[in-house]
Amino acid sequence: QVGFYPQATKIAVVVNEAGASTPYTTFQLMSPDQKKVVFTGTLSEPKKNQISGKTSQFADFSAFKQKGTYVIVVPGLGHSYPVEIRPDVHRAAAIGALKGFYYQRVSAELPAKYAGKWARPAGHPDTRVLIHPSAASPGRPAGTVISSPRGWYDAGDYNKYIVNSGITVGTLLSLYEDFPGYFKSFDTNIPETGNAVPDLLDEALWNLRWMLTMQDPADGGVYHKLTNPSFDGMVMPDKAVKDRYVIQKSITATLDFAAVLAQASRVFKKYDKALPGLSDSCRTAAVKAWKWAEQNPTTIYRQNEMNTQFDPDVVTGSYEDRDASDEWVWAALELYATTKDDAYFTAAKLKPDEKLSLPSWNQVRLLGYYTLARFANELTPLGKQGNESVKKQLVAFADDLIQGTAQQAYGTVMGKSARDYIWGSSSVAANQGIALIQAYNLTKDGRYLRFALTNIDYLLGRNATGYSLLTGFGDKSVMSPHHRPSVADGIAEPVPGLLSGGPNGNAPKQDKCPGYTATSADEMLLDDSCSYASNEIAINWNAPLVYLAAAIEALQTK
Ligand code: 9MR
Repeated sequence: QVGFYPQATKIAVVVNEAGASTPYTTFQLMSPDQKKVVFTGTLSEPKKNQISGKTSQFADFSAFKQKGTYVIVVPGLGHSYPVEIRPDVHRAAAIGALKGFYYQRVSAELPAKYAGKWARPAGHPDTRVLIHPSAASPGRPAGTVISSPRGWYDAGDYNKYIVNSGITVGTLLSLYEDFPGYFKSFDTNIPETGNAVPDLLDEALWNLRWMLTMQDPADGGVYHKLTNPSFDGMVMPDKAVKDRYVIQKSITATLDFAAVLAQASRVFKKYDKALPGLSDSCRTAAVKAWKWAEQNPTTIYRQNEMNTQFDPDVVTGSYEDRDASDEWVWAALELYATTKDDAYFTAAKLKPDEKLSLPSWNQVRLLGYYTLARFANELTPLGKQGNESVKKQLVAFADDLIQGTAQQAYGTVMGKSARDYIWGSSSVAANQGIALIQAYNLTKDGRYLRFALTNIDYLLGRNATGYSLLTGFGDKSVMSPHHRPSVADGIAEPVPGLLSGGPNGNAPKQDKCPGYTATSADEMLLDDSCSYASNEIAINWNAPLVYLAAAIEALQTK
């Protein structure tokens, strides 16, 4: 729905409802007033959608490369939304998705100058946060007050979770490390715009500064989250004033913290003048967190067990993950890339035959692999040797992802299996795109880029729901995400630049929001704010979209 690059693949999809008899045959690209035909094409043979059973046909107008706005007309069926063809066509969406993080800022007033009609007072100063009994230590007994301001609201709720912040900030910092030049002029109109630091990093800093406050200075352990005991109602941030606590230190939070702070130390080294001491503080914090992890390897976060021991009960997002092996790898590799200390590389215990999985909040191994591959030329001999198999694994992983895409009903890498449609499936699509960009960076093979582009197309409308999943972008984008400010602000349009979690086969069971009509997983999205399992927004879904959209923009002529 947002558009196409002149030189790239351009596909629209015509869906035939199950059982429809004759497929359509031709299509035309016309001026928006439908008076002038600029291109005529033949629709593809019908393809069977393995998930819904429907069939679809492609209108492929890649051969048409002229800038402009058009509509696609299928005689006997109708016409599309206006279609734009031009360079830089995803730039506004990339900037908008990064700006989405500004709207999620905790402890900040958003004045109209930056936030337009979504201006709002500051919420959650978080300068009087209580140590929950589960987080008590000799230096900080239960009830101690600490200050832990800033950060981003995690999602549609108002809590702050280290695990989810970890992959989010890591993804944004990796975007910067992969394409540093691109961010010299990538402004999001935030209070920091124009300072010595790119807006991408200024935004990441808003959350990093919060993360730093989540480490117990006495022992280096990191609290799992900062939260109210239970979720707030659907009110504006400044109206949500319940007591907030930091909860139990955990191994996953502490290792994710170590990874991100090690990476931040590297990234901010070159901004030592503008941000004196920051890089060093990040490095010290990361090393300290790693040491805590070594001493407390079994401190898994288990919310229910925690609640049986301590009051008050905590029922907000748990980000529970019983397997920290991938967090160890990520932290070790980031610490290694920053310090070049072989001991960290060895601690990662890389296995050349390890089966890889797509990054998500509970699966972060690949983030470490991406970093190793990125710095291939700057590693120690030990790291260089290990990196050889990592590179092969990453390319093989990308090759697996693109298998069968051409046969897929929407021609996207996303959605070849119903298993892609989980809670937050949009982040599956975006992270697949990142894995493909990584393979492109390693091989310079343009095929990977073309496949990555199919998933941007997916997120912005070429999918079975018919929605663009990014608020404010596209002709029909989600209007009622599960997002407290968007519900409570009295403004018709949702806060822009936020990515809906997207279709989720299990959503009706999970959120029990009434009104689902879809029968297949790829369509299981309900544009209703009560559908938190299909239509919530979250920072760990936005970040890979920012990555994918900005990377595709940076590489659009390749
Ligand atoms: O993204 C999380 C998803 O993978 C889980 O299945 C789901 C249920 O545990 O929780 C999601 O994370 C939510 C978090 O717990 C609280 N803030 C909103 C998050 C997005 O829905």
